[in-house]
Amino acid sequence: MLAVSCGESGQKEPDTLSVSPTDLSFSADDVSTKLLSIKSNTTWVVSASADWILLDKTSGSGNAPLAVKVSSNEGDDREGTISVKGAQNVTVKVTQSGGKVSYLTPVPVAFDGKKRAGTIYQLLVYSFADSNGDGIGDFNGITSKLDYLDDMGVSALWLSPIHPAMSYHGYDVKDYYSVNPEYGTEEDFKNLLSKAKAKGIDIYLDYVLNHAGKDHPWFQSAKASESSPYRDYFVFSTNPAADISAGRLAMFPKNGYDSGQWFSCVSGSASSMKVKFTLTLDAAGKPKTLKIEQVDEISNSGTPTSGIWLYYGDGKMSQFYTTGGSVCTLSIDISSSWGVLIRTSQTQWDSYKYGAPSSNHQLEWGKELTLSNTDASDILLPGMDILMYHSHFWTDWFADFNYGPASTSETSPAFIDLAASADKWINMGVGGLRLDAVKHIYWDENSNENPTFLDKWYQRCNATYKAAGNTGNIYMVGEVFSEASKTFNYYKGLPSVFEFSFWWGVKDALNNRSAGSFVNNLISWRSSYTAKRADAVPAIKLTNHDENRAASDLGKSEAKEKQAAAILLTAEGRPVFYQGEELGYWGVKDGGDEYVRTPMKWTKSGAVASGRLGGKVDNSMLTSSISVEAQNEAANSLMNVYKTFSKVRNTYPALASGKMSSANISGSTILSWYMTSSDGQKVLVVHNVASSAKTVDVPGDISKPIAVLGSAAVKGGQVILEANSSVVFLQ
Ligand SMILES: [Ca+2]
Ligand SMILES: [Ca+2]
Repeated sequence: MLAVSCGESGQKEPDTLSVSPTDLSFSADDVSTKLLSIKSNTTWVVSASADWILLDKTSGSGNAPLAVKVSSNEGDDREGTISVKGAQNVTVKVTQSGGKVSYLTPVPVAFDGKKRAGTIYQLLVYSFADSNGDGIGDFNGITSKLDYLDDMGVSALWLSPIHPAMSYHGYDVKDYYSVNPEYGTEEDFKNLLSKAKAKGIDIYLDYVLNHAGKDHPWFQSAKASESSPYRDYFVFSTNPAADISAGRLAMFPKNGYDSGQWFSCVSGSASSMKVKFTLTLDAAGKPKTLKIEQVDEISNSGTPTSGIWLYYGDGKMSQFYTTGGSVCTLSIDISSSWGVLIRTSQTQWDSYKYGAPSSNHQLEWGKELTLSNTDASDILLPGMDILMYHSHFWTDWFADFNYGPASTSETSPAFIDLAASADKWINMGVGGLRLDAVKHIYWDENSNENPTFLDKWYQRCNATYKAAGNTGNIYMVGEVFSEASKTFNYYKGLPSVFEFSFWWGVKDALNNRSAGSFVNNLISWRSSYTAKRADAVPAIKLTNHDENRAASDLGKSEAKEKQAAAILLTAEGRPVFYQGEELGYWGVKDGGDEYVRTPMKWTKSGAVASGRLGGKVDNSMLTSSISVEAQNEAANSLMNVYKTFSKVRNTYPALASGKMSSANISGSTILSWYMTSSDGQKVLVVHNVASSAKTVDVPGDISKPIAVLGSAAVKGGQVILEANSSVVFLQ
């Protein structure tokens, strides 16, 4: 109790202020409200020294009650202060009584520098790091960031396709034997390989075995001529529906015809052919029929027509000649890969175009073709055919490879050539491959054909790898974009397959704040994989370049993003980080895939490698605070959670390569499991996905915490985890 009087006689009435009582006591978990009485003849302000002291107001005037509560806590002894500021401060103590809570500080053993976890970092070469300022990521850029990647604890880099390609993303390859010059030279790539290896980091290439880009010279040659050495590299048919239902196409089951997966192309080409076209006009002077004849010499007579051209591609147009009447002629040395059209405008199409009435009409020597002006298709020249080619992804942009029957696929020319290209990179030092779209190589994704093919591919590449002097096996992981149960069979062919269901489970647990069946699912999937092959290791991940970003799916909650990282880095399997995930990048595919492929922001204010993304970059995200530089400085940043948990995973074999088993800890928001290494080291992992603190009974040893996310404590043999907090105990 304090009354203040500090004025002198004759001056204004002095301010007075008092507060009582001066001690408030709460017991543990006390939800009551206690009142302080403030007496004053003026205004006053009040504040608390800790956010667990809850005041009903922070200012007032005159005499008034002040209501005080304390937020729920787990019974810790806490002490704070309420200060009433005015003419003079009055301190009020608030004490609580309860059991002793010990907050856990993780004490992992010192990291010995040996990366045991095999963590993979997925990076997009074009948007990771640009070394020469042209805005396009490149090999030397990656080399310059190896310290960063080493610091993230990664053992391997999965590079987006490095080959020359039709699109920025590289999944429409034009040459499997060379590197995209935008990314640097082959020497630059070799330099990356050796500098990475010196840091214990392998390089894995993204290999596209399902299809080539349609501009690949193999496909251009294959479709042009039946005698092309590449003809058998691709799947062609003049009548795919009939061929498939009759079982004549080896890569398809009899019910495997999908009309949307077949595209027409012209087979054969006219190159340097001396011909004379004769065009007749109707009464209105419009093109009516077209005839072609072979000639020995090019000779045109008469005068150019007023606006009738032969069009034969790439802007090539030649005007017809006339001597009057309804007949025009044009002699020409023609080469065309697709045929011809008649045009009555040099700039406009639509009604100014005359062609064949349907897509497979071919000119025959000396015979007139009646032209169509409504559905004008390309007019094939003699020797040309319309063929259909297969592209599983429902776009004419790709052409699917033909490997023949799966049982003999290793003898197919496409397999032999692609394997030879892979040999080149493996012999150069590449340590693994990520195989794109493996469930679509053979049409039936549920049959044994793809696993059979993949086993042959893996054995072949592994033989090359061993012959090059490497110990152990080459790493190979397949993309089977399906729920886990659909991936089991692919372990017959490959030692690793991406586990998309892992992320879907993490996302559901965090967003629903429910443990659900996540842990039991993981444990049962593990036994399904190892039933297919003993060395099966799923590649576990959050999101990749084909999915909405993890942060977007988690409502941009940093607490959830951190816990997703902690779950990833404490679960069984081989973790994969995706470029930018460690910085909390968000982005969805709706506006274009580019929005989930955003460049790394290395410094607070420096440029990013956005040159190949066509402006589809969310600059509102790429602020200085999301940069690597800023997150390095912030001890509590998402990036530092990745680094901390990655280091612990690399330190402890139980986390790095252990097997998961149930810990049977009850609690609807608790994800928990044991991880046990082959030499018997064991850890207990506990995650609380709730939005509030939870107290759990833990069966094992809780005296040796080696990793903590958020806030974890022990009290009386129980573990208290705050919202989105996690702990790992060494057993
Ligand atoms: Ca560059
Ligand atoms: Ca295919």
